[in-house]
Amino acid sequence: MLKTIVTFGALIAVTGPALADRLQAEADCSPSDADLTYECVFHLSRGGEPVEDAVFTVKPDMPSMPMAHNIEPVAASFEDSTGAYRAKLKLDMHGQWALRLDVSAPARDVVIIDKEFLPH
Ligand SMILES: [Cu+2]
Repeated sequence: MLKTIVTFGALIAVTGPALADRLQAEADCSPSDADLTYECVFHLSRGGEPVEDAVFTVKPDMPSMPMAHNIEPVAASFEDSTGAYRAKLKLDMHGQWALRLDVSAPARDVVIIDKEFLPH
């Protein structure tokens, strides 16, 4: 019985920090002057700390319409030390999109952000 408890505790110790270190991302998008074009600011953090050295692209897709859209990934540019990055997205239509962040640095990661884009 004692052995079981010890093993369980060790498992938590191994997986706990790894989950806390996952990259977190939020998107704040506002419509630009052009139709279906949005200025998006992404905030990246890890363990509550801003991530300032990220390199990533953003690819919008519509989970509800498989194969319907094929938008080229857009490179995000560093904005400021709050972990903010900026990318301009040109969509095909309004509705519920999934923004796929393909992160290549400082470590490979993928973050999906669900976001609804409405008419101006
Ligand atoms: Cu669509």
